[in-house]
Amino acid sequence: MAATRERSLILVKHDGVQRGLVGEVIRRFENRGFKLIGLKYVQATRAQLESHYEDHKGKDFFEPLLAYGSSGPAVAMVWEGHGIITAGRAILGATDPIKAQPGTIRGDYATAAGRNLVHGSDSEKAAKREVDLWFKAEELLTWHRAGAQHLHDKY
Ligand code: IDP
Ligand code: MG
Repeated sequence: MAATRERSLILVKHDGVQRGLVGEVIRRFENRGFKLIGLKYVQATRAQLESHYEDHKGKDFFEPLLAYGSSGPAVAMVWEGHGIITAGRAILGATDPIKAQPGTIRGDYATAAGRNLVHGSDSEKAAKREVDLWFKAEELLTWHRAGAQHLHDKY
């Protein structure tokens, strides 16, 4: 099967960094078989977060989200692979961690929506916009993950 270019922007948000869960998040995506093509520690600005979360402008949690999100570093990643957007959201778990299934990142490590550790793109359109917001084109690497055929071949 031809390699897919489907991508998702995954963030370990500031609470995830503070909780020491960067490696845990990477491990789950890596073990699942997805390919990491961009990774960096970032100090997000309010303006960047305002753009990232533009769909939520006006909601009661919007200001706290920007304030907390810009209070310290996050880790931004781009993961690539067949089904990464849907699978990535499933790996994260429900927005409200109380409703998130055990076995998901939020279901295993979080209890509050305002401290739900991670972000994942929810559509191809959102992924494109978010990847462009957090990464320059030259920061994304093209590489072949050895053994990919053992993950992707359908038959
Ligand atoms: P998502 O991160 O699962 O896609 P969204 O609905 O897009 O969830 O909300 C973006 C972020 O805003 C959430 O991850 C969470 O940090 C925050 N948020 C959403 N709803 C609430 C809420 O009811 N209380 C506090 N924070 C919230
Ligand atoms: Mg969202």
